[in-house]
Amino acid sequence: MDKITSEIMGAKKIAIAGHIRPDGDCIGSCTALSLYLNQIKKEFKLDQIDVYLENFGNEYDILSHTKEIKHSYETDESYDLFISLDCGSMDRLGNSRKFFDSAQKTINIDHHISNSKFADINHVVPTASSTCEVLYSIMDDELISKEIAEALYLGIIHDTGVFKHSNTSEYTMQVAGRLISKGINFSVLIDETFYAKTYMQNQILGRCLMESILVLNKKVAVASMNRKMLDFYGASSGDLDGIIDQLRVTKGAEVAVFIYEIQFHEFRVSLRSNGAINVNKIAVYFGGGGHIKAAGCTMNGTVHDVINNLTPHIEAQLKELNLLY
Ligand SMILES: [Mn+2]
Repeated sequence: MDKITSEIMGAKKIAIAGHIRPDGDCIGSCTALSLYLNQIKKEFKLDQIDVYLENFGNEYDILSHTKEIKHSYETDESYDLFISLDCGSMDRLGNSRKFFDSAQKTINIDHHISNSKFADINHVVPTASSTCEVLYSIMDDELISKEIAEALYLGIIHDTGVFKHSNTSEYTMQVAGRLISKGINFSVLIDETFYAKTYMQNQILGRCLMESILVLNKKVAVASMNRKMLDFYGASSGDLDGIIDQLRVTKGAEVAVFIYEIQFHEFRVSLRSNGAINVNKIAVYFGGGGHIKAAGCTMNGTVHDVINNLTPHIEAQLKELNLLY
C-alpha cells in the first residue's frame, strides 16, 4: 500500500485505464480513482490525471465526470505513472497499452484470480468482490466524497449482481454500508445502471433466451448472437449485459455460456457457473480468464466450432463430479 502511495506521490502525470469493453466495475473504479486523485492533487503535487476507456453506454453518465474520460487514444502523451484497474492481463488494456508501455512506472490494481501481475507494482485481491472494493480498502475513508462513493458503489453492485453473487463478503457489505453513509442515492444507481434496459436490449435478451439451447443433459445453457443479428439491432457489447445471468438461473443448469461475434468468426465467450464447475479453468485454457464462477475468453471459428470446442471441457468437469447422468 505504501508503495502505491509513494509512486503516486512521485508522479506528475498519471494515466488511469481499465479493460477493453469496460463494465460497471471498470468504469466505476476508473472514475472513483480519478476523482480521488483530483481530491489529493494539490497535496500530492499532481499535474495531470487522465482516464482512458473504450466507449460505454450513456447509463454511466449518472456518475460525475464520466464526460471527462478520454475515448480517443490518438495522442503523443506519455505518463510518469500508469494505473491499470480491473484488468487481468496486458492485452486486455487494448489501445491504452501504449501508455502502459511508455510510462515510467506501472501499477496494477485488480481482483481477477487470473491476473498475470504484469505491472511494476501489483495489488491483486482475488477474494475481493470488485476492483472498487479493492480501491475502497486502499483509500482514506474520510477523503471519499459522495461522488467517489457513487462510483465505488456502482462498481460493487455490477460485479456482485447487486450483492447476489458469492463474491459478496461481509467486508463487501461493510464497504457498501460506508458508501451509503456518504449520502448516495443507491436505488437510482442500481435501477438506472443495472436493471434498466432499452427496448432494443429487451428484444435481444428475449431473442437470445428464445433461441437458447440446453446441452450435456440439460446441464449447460447456451445462447449466441452472430454479427448479422447484432448489426440488425445496432447492438454493441454493452447491450448484451444480463443475458448470461438469465441463462445461469435456468433450472438444472450448472453452467451458462453466452457467445457473441466480435468480428467475422471471432467470438467473445462468457461463462458462468452455479458453483460446481470451475469456468476460470476453461477460460484460461482458451487464453482468457476471470473468476471460478465467472470467466470469459475469445475464440475463433463458427458458432458451432466454438460450442463444439468448449463443451468437452465442461463435459470433463461434469463427469469428474458425477454430475452428467
Ligand atoms: Mn471487476
